[in-house]
Amino acid sequence: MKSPFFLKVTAVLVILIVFTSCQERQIPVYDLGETDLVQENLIPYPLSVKAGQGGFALDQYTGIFTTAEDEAFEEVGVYLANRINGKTGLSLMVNDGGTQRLDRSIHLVQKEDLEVSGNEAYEISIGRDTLVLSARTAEGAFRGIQTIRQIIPDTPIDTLAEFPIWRIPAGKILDRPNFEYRGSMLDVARHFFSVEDVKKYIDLLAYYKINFLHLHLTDDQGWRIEIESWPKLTEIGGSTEVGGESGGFFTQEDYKDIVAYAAEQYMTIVPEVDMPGHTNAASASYLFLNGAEKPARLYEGTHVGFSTFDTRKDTVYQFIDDVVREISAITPGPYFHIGGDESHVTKKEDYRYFVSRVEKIVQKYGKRMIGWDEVATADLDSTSIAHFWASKENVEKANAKGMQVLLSPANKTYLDMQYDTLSEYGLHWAAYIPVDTAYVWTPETYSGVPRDRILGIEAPLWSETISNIDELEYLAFPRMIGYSELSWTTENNRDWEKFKVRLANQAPFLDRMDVKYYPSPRIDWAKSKYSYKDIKKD
Ligand code: TNX
Repeated sequence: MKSPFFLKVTAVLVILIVFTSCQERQIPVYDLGETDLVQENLIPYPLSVKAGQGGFALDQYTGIFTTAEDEAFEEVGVYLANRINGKTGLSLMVNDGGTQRLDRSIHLVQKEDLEVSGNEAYEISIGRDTLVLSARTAEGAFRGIQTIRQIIPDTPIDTLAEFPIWRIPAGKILDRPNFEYRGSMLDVARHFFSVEDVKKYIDLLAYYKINFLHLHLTDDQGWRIEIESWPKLTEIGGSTEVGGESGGFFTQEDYKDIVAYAAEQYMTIVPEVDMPGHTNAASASYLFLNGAEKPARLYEGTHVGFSTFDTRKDTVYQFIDDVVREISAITPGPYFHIGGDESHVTKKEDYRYFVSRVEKIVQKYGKRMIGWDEVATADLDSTSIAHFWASKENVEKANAKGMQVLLSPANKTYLDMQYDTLSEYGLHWAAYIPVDTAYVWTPETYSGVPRDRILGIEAPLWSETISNIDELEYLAFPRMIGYSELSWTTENNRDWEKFKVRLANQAPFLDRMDVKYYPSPRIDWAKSKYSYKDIKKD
């Protein structure tokens, strides 16, 4: 650990003078004192971190340069400049060599030949004069700049210079993800969340290298996505939500806006239309869809398992074809989630017939089907994915069919589970999940499925008990930060005692982003604006 003396280091100005051949100008070099890149508060922790001597002085005379042939790298450079501006107030130029004084540079370089494999891999070398981020793809560069954002200190160091300097520790980072799918789910059906809310959540997730956001778009209490060929779905089915509030829905333009916003941060949207159960809002809009005994009427409660589509009517599949076609057309990502959970009033045989038939529709529109683990009871293709939430038995069935598995075990990853008995929001049917329980488990072995069959991890946020962004943030943070590390970082680099310290130091970022996170008393929060002493028990 660094001593307070070094944290408060006063840099001694200009101990070395460097002449650059072209400019014939003296470039000031600062003694930035001792640094240790290994101890930085990086989440998710990278594959390998080695400390170097001293550091890189980020200041107003730093420029950002990106591989010229690749526009996407330039966009990543501009994103970095904007985020540095948000954190430090500095306005760094991107790819502007000639017009102003430049002392140091940050380079984003496209390079095939890296020490680590994979599309999202990146390497960072931080020296006194240059900070070089190399990646095979702009996506890798985007993951890497999140690391750069995290190692820029919150405040400038004390120097004799007449302008502020942020000290970035020298060293080398090699990194790549452990799992290719690192996700969260937001239930916009039980309570609706606005485009702005979803965008804020995307911003926060991207900082922690999350690359998938699954939107649970339909359920008994609401249908939240415009389908042009079936307008009553949103006119009627979108008008309610849990507790009798006013509901809402995304127009297709809204949805495209979310998809594009996510794509700018290299995040893929996974749309879910839950069926054949959880379909009361659809059946209340178009009565012929209903296969349940009671006529469907708009519903604002929180019971599950009472609704079903009529699985033996061809018109129902024509309807589903339209819905999958319209949503797939505005979804560039590879996946379509068909739900398939808790269809308690669908006969088992009808359920299996339904899921197999819908799988074919999803494939017809070029997508890979994901379904909650019950779908593995049907006859399915090995390209479809089982989403483990409750049943290891179903997951074994999926494995036997050669399917991949996405991990969201409810007792470990459900963001709507309460932290403890005093938690303000959330449920506890699966478990209480304090921050350490959320982090301390091994996804690699938890489901019993071989490692190479595990697509990744997703933390779902069901919204029966939350209705606004503050409440969303209370349940998602800080736990979501732990899921980021569980899905990105290799097992040998995960350690609760070390993670806990790095997590405590996320408070300034969360405060700056105005995140109303739950200040768990298990964490010794750094400069948190919340008084965790007020919380009596965890
Ligand atoms: C179970 S998880 C559900 C959801 C609820 C959630 C509440 C799953 C596939 N189904 O319908 O919202 O529990 O925790």
